[in-house]
Amino acid sequence: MELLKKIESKQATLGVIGLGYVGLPLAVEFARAGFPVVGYDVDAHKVAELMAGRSYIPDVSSEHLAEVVKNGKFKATTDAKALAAADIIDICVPTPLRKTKDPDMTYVVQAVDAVAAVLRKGQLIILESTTYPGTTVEVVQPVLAAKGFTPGVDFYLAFSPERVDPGNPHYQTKNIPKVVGGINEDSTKAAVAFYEQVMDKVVPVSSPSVAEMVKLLENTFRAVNIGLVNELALMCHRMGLDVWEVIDAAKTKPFGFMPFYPGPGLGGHCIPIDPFYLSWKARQYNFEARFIELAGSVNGAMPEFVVQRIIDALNSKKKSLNGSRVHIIGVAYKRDVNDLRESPALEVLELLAHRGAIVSYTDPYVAAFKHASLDLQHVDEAIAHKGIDCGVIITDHKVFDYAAMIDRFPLLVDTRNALKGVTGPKIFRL
Ligand code: SAJ
Repeated sequence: MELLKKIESKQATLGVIGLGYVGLPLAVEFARAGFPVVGYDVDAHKVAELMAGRSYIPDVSSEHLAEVVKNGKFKATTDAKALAAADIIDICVPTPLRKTKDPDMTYVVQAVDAVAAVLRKGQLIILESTTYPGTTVEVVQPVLAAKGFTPGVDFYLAFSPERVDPGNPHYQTKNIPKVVGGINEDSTKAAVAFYEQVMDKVVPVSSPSVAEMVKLLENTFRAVNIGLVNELALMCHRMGLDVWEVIDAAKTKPFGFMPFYPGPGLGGHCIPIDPFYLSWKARQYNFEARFIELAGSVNGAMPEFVVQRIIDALNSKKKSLNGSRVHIIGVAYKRDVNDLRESPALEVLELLAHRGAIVSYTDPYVAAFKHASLDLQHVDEAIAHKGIDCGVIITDHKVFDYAAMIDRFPLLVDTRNALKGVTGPKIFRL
């Protein structure tokens, strides 16, 4: 296989479509390994930043990026035709949900059309975007085959789920095992050989659909287990038990248990979304994925429960929510990240504003944001408590001074156990 020789000699040119938190680390890793890499993105600002050696992805250092831009190994462009030079094309575009909770394949289809325009014999095409089982074979393959090439023979095709965990200090591109499934043996062989140039461990599976399902199991596992502990939190609240104490004691079990923690809801661009790609596809097989739907409704109800706890707290001071000043501490979707996507803080803020509360927030990672009727700026932590009736810890960033909060705020609702069990009449927890 000509392509194998090119891969093993690092002569193969890699094309990456989508230079976000998945595509950019991949592109820079392969460029640093010595492969010529063409990165294609529709966002001209992103391309300009990259060509200036400035990384907008925290996990990719500008120093490493500048190095491969300077030595010519990495080139970013908005011109999809540049992909014609690529022997391997890796598609790393977003797969969001529509409002109707149906998969939105717009970006994947646009990327596949760009590949089809430059498809030639001997190329390896890999889809990495998280999607429902069947996408590679049912959506990608036919568009490429329509160019008159025989899939698996004239060109190779595989799926390999992205497992990027933004900000994870221990696991980055090289040391996260890479699952890959090709449409036939040669496709799998080519994809394995490609990833083995950079990744420590590559895990071949028998088809793209298996690889697609692997990713959905991984993230559905999280969504369902988070739903389980959120339901347990509601139960413990009703029974007067401390769910945090229960979980901390349960996690002493050295086998067969993995701690998950209650929270204000499910945020991010993966966990709240990926499982609905699976339940959507299951319905086409007349199968109702009940755990996914149930976890979705339990997790989706958490913002409302948080608002109820805020009402409880204000009530303890004979204050109504309407007209009270409520301050959200941490708005990003999870600790120590700057990403607001699907953050439960947004829904809590909307619910509060809708009920007449005067809302504000502190989050050093988020300078300002607009969302629905909200248009807010970050308030510095040192003065955040001034004139506030109730503080609410939604995202437990490590940088916060929790001890000071306990003194400063007249009331505190803690949705993350950030106050580590400190109790008192002014502290309300999930
Ligand atoms: N959350 C809880 N309780 C938990 C864990 C998470 O409420 O016990 C909430 C978080 O606050 C957040 C949401 O769920 O709002 C998602 O959190 P996450 O820890 O799953 O973080 P993500 O969304 O960054 O998930 C990514 C995923 N990585 C990929 O999809 C490649 C996931 O597979 C990783 O397992 C996860 O990071 C991780 O372990 O950090």
